This record gives sequence, structure tokens and C-alpha cells, in this order.
Amino acid sequence: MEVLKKYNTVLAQHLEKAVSKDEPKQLYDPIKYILSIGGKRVRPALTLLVCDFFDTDFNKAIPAALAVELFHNFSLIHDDIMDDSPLRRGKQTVHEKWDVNTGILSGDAMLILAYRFFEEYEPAIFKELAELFSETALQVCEGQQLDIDFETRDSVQISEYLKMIEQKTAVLLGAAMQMGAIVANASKKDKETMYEFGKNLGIAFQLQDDYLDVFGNPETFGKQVGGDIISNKKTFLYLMAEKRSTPSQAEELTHLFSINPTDPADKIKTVREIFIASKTAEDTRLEIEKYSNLAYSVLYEVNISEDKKELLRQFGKKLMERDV
Ligand code: GRG
Repeated sequence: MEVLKKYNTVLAQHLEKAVSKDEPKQLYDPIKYILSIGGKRVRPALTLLVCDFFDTDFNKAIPAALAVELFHNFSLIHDDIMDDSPLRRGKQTVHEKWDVNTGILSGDAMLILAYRFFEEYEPAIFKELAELFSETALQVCEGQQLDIDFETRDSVQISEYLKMIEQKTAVLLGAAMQMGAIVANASKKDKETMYEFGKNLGIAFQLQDDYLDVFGNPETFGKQVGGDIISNKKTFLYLMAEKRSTPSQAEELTHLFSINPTDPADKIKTVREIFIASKTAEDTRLEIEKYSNLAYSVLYEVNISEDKKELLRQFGKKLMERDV
């Protein structure tokens, strides 16, 4: 996306040399591999953008941005092991290319390398960044555990699901933005507001991901459309449909989410039809809009120019279209 382009160019150069050690190869090659297969790099670009928006040289925020991207990639390696996913960003996952133990240890090393980037800051900034990072990482762990717990639970409330995606996905977007504001020495209020903006947009982003899994364009979604339906995942749409559908639709949905047909085409088609007929699809769009608007509304309070606020709103819209 245009607004992130200049940050992404700089980031790409820094990410290439973010890991200076080579040996043992079995430890460092997987780290270099996951960092080299792309990804949108939205989080670190936002760290730089926020620093820039508070009128501070964004190069000062590069170590924090690298910490965020290393952490994100570490969590992807471990998540792929837990889900036994074969592909990430259209390429082999680390545990497939190497093995599970390599994925665990390279991931661990990545988390430590991420923390080390904060050592490049003066003590007060270091403390603030490290505290935010630790709190965020713990929340990501909690969100991941909730997600795992939900798989075997009979009933999950929508409020519980929203809390789970907030912790698993959204807080890191919030923290990435707040870090840019911390490095720029923004006011306490501005730092909190940037966090809220990122967090609410992160919730909208994850809900949109759930929506696109069912209704996305296979050419642009980047993942298998229908993947959550195939794996019987209780996403926002499923939980909403449980509430919205008629007794017979609900019964059919329960049945469909208990089977694993070899050819899932009919199952996906029927689930899609129930989501549309029960107005679940419509309600999900409204929920995405609600969290996006919540993000945009906090911007009124922040001390940056109207032009920059408009760029943040545009970024939010592009992120929802997966056009970043
Ligand atoms: C935090 C200590 C600690 C452990 C991690 C494995 C785990 C516990 C948590 C999983 C967190 C996770 C993988 C959340 C999903 C986040 C998400 C939305 C990933 C996809 O993000 P994109 O679309 O991916 O930005 P790209 O490929 O563009 O980087």
C-alpha cells in the first residue's frame, strides 16, 4: 500500500541483516528463511509510520519495528507447529522444511533476538518498550490458549470469541503502533490512543479474515477459501449463525461441523447458504464496520494533523481489502 511503501522499503533492507549470526546453521537458517518469504510486514511498517507521524525520524524506530516483526514471525512458526500447517505465505512451514524441534528452538531464539533489539534504546524508552512487549506477548499466549480451548468446548460465547481474537491478533497491532509513539516521545494520551486504534483495527482485521475464509476471492485471499469450514473451526460466523439461524438451519450446521467429507465442496456451499439466509454474513460485515469505526473514532483525540489521520483511515480500509 502506498502509505506504507517507504517504510517497507527501509524495513526490507534491515530485515535482511537483522540476524547477524550464521552458526549453528540449523538454528539460524530457519529464522532467515521465515523472514525471507515475505508477509505484508504491516506491524513493523506501522511502528515506523506512527513514529514518523509524531514528527520523529522513523529510523529511530527501526529496532522496535524489527522486534515486532521477529516476534510476529516467531509466533507464526510455533502456531504452524501447533496447527501442523504445511504452508505459510504459500511456502513450506519451518517444521515441514526442517522438523518440529528445529521450529521450536529457532522460534525461541527469535523471541530472544526480538527482545535484544530494545537494548538499542536509552533506559527509559527501553523499559517502556520492554514492558509493553512483555504484556503483549503474554496476552498473545493467553489468546492462543483460549483458541485451543474453544476447539473442544461445546459452546463459546461471541464475547469470549472477541476477547480471544483481541488477545491473539489485535493487541500486537496496537502494541506495534504504540511502540512508534513511545520512540517518538509522544504524550501518554497519544500513546494510548494509537494502541486503541491498532487494537480495534486488529479486531476488525481478524473478523474480516473469518469473513473472507467463507466469502473471499480465492485469487486474492492468500489462503484456501473454506479452510475454516473444512476444519470445523468455530469462527465468528459460526457462532453468530448459531444465534441467528432457524432450528433446522442450526441442526444442519451442527451436523456439518461434525463431519469431514473427502470432497468438502457441498459442505462449504451449504454452510455459505446458511450464513447468507440467517443474515450472519450481513451481521459480520456490520461487526467489522463497528470495530473499524471504533478505530477511526479514537483518532479524533490524537495530536496529529488531519492529513495524517486521513492516511490512517485509508490504511484501515486497505487493510480490510487485504490490499496493503
Ligand atoms: C507469545 C510466548 C508467545 C508464544 C506464542 C503460537 C502463539 C503463542 C500464538 C499464536 C499467535 C498467532 C500466530 C496469531 C495469528 C496472528 C495473525 C493474524 C497472523 C497473520 O498475520 P498477517 O496476515 O501475516 O499479518 P503476514 O504473513 O502478512 O505476516
